[in-house]
Amino acid sequence: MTPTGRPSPTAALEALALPRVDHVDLVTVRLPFVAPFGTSVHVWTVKDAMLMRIESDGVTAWSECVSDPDPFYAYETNTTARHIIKDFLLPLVEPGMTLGELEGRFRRVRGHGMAKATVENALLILVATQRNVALHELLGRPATRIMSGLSIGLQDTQEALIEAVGRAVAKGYHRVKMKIRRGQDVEWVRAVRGRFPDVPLMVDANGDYTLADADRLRQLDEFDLTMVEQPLSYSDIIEHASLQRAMRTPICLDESIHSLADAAAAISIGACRVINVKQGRVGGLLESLRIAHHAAGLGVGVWSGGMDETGIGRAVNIHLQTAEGFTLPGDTSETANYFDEDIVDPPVVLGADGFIEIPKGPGLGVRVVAERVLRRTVRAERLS
Ligand code: OSB
Ligand code: MG
Repeated sequence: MTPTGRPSPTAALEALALPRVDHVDLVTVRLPFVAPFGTSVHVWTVKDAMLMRIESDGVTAWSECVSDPDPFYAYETNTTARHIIKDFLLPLVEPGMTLGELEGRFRRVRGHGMAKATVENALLILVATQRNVALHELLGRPATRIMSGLSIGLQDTQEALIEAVGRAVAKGYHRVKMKIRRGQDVEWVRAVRGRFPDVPLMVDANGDYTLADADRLRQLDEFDLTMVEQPLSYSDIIEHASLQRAMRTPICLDESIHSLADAAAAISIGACRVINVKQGRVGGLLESLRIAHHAAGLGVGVWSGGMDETGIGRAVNIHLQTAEGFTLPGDTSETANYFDEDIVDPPVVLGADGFIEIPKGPGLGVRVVAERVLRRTVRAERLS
């Protein structure tokens, strides 16, 4: 039973029996970004993505750990995730056990959701591939078209920001998110709003403000934003409830939410009206389904965030968004927004109406191109 008293959306998945895993590899690839991605906490110029490759009876599945090399978005890094996966999570995986039992064992490891998600996603993608079904089918969800959304990093000038928003609007993105920080907020939003009065627009502060900035944040209310994402600290829930009472614009929590329990607590005290579900941050697809289902039962919208993933993580996020509760456009953008060349085919592209098709085929539906992975590999290690 769920906190809202409705049947669990994950019961069938928890009962899945896990196959024997013959090999596990961690492969870190480095992909240059087409442009630096700036937030209030850091500017990233490359993507160092740690991928997991698992093999069972000749069938291969890939997952992606959404951590960065640094702890600037979250405390997990590629190095901590490698350590937790290798020394604590993989030793808990036994053939024949159910996914629910594995989750139970993983719970003893506190936190480290990105590491857990890497293992859980790899197993789910493996099972889907073995059964010759798409990941969304394994999740029990029908194929739908996915809404698109672009996250625009901090820009050097308002002109550059307006140009970036203009390109997103021309492409047909369903909503645009712009990063803000202290000293680069109200005036920048006003400039964008002045030029694009009707675009569905939101802002993301990545935790740059405190309650002392409440008057400043309240000024955002005049721009008809769909939401303000994570205005206060990455570790706060309580003060967001005070801020939400003081402003009209819905608050969306990102960094603060690591589990269904966090999401339920945040909603119950009015700390947010929207939740950004990043499957990596909350420990995987099952916990994401639980959060989305719980929020939907309370009329709270959720959407899938992104961690500027390669095509592997991007495909996971796309399949996830077929689930109940994902009613809002997420940070799901075209591959070309981040990379000239990704390691998978086909790349994500927007259709004429701004929607994204689910890649067709078993598992993720995308093909990992071995030659590109090899060319981009900066570190590789066989764990078993
Ligand atoms: O706060 O949502 C965020 C990227 C890296 C780390 C944190 C965030 C982001 C994004 C971009 O906003 C999401 C994406 O396009 O994948
Ligand atoms: Mg965010």
